[in-house]
Amino acid sequence: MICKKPDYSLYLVTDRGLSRGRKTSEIVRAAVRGGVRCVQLREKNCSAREFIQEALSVRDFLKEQGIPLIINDRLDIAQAVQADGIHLGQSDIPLKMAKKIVGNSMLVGISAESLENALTAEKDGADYLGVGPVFSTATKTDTAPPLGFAELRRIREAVKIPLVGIGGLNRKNAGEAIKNGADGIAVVSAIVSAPDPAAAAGELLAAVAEAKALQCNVTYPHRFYF
Ligand code: TZP
Ligand code: MG
Repeated sequence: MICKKPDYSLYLVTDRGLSRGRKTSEIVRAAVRGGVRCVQLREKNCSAREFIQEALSVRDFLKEQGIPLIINDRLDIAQAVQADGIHLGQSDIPLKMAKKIVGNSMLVGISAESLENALTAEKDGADYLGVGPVFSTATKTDTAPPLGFAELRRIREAVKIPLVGIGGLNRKNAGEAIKNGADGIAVVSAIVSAPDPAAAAGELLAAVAEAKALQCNVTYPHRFYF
């Protein structure tokens, strides 16, 4: 049974194309050493076989470290590698169908690009939300318009499930994302493209932790803090 209360404070989303020729397993190991608490493998341009190989190259390591492994888009691959979760977008398998298939055996996360998406996902049983893009980002250009921190806050106030902000987040704005209600930040380029992914993860986690410590749990008492 998967831990249903993962620590989302620093959530890595991988991207082989942005990893400067380094292997995903190398990036993931370094990022976890630096403080990443959750890993989503996101592969848009490889075969199912390659995606599975990639997942297997980090699965046991992540299990040892107690870090959830989440697979983007592909429920079949998530099941094949016994991942801890699946992350779905608004054009992927509908959440209700995914829940019917996986039951409580896996976390199901949803990308929410609007308040409406977030409310529907919560109603349909999502375990967490990836809310974004908070800011526009070269990493993913086929997105809805950026939400900004004000909309992130509005979404936070409307749903109770954990949410991570995603899109254009880095060590400079990570703290503001937390202060505006995110339980954590999800990043691609700030870690995978960094010259030293472990150091980058450490800086991001420090920014998140500092914002959480300042905020304490007065504003959002249902949230969990480390
Ligand atoms: N979904 C919304 S924005 C985004 C995804 C996968 C990409 C975020 O990438 P970066 O490099 O952290 O801005
Ligand atoms: Mg998707």
